[in-house]
Amino acid sequence: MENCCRSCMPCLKRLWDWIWPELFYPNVAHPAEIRTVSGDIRVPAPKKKQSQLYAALFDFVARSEEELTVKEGDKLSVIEKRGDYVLAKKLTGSLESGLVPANYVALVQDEFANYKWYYGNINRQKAEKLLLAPQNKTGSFLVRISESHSDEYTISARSENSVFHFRIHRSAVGAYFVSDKISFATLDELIKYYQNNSRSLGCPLDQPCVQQRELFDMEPWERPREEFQLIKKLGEGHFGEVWEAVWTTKKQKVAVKMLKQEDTKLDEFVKEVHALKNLHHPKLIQLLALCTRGEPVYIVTELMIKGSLKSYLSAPEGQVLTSAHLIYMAGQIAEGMAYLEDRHIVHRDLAARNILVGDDLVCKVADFGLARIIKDSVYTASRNTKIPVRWTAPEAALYQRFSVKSDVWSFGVVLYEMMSRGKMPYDGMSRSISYRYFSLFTV
Ligand code: ACK
Repeated sequence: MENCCRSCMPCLKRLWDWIWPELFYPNVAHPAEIRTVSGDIRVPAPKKKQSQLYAALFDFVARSEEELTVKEGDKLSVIEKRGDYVLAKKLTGSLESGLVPANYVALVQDEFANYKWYYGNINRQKAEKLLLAPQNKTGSFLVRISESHSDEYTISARSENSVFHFRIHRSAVGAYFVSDKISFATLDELIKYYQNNSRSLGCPLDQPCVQQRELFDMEPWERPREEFQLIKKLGEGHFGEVWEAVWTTKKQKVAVKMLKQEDTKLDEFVKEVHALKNLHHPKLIQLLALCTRGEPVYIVTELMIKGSLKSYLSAPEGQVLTSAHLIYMAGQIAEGMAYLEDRHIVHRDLAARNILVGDDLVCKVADFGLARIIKDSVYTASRNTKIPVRWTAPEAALYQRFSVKSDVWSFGVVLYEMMSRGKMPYDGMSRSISYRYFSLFTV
């Protein structure tokens, strides 16, 4: 933990993982059902952390119900080894599980997953396709697991309209090297070295390959509103009503946010949609479609069956959550916020009301109405911006200085809301008293 600054989201999460590894992913048996005066309440046990990520090396077609059909590149978690097979669960799409021959899967060395240049288990052809895409140029590069030696890596780098591949070997003591003249303790060090000494490689390494977001770039967001059949009103949100709906053509349940027909909201709405379009993370609410032609405008997102964390905490099911459950949920919120920080986005309105809860205590950060991209490390809002003062850090509430650090403050207030099972922060204090209280921090 020596390099931890302890004040940004990823560090906070790392620190947390480090302090409470078991609490975070508790292995204590939690009662599946707790009886209360209002009846039986199911409290799902938090899922264990998928500690290692695997990927399918080849297509495999299931021959019996016990087996799992996988496609090359599918991300998997391996639950256990069973002889020549592994019991694996798909981490995307259908999320099914079943047996796959052990030699069909390989560990994705996700120790590098945080590096933008790391593409894991993609083959040479795919690497070339990605690097030759128009958004990349000379010097774009990526690192992938070597096709012939799964414990070694390959650098694929673009120079003009060609892609060159350099094998990264491992020495007997685990050092990384491309040429036996110089080796490195870590892959990161090796990459940094060749970024600064492009001549040694004969090909420049500048910027990591830009991901082709095929699905998100190509799929038009705009859909005809007739495709959405409204089922029931879930409540009133910042912009207007929120409805549970069915996306009839996809046979999928969704949430539809409707825009109140007020011009003042339109500007914020456009910003929220803009923010959502570019964000894809399992712990952030996913935008699915838009109906912007005609009124009311719809923002269609994934449906989170248990509603907001605020209401969930106050409901009987939320009241019986243990600290371990709550810590597990808080960890997911930190993951979503760490992703935002990585993209230089400040949320500015992190609160339990803006976290949505799904099955199995899945939590996702939502409501990007106030979110802003920060160019420097601080975003200064205009003086008349409405501020959720109980959740807002003193420097943001008093001087409109929003930053990752002010989001970390709000995260702390969310922890209070969680641990108090949904209490109002600074309950009993008026808005002006809370302001005065805040000013104590700023002398
Ligand atoms: O607390 P709730 O039940 O959860 O009531 C509010 C209401 O709509 C107004 O924001 C609910 N809500 C908002 N977005 C979603 C969503 N994507 N899935 C399910 N419920 C949602 C929220």
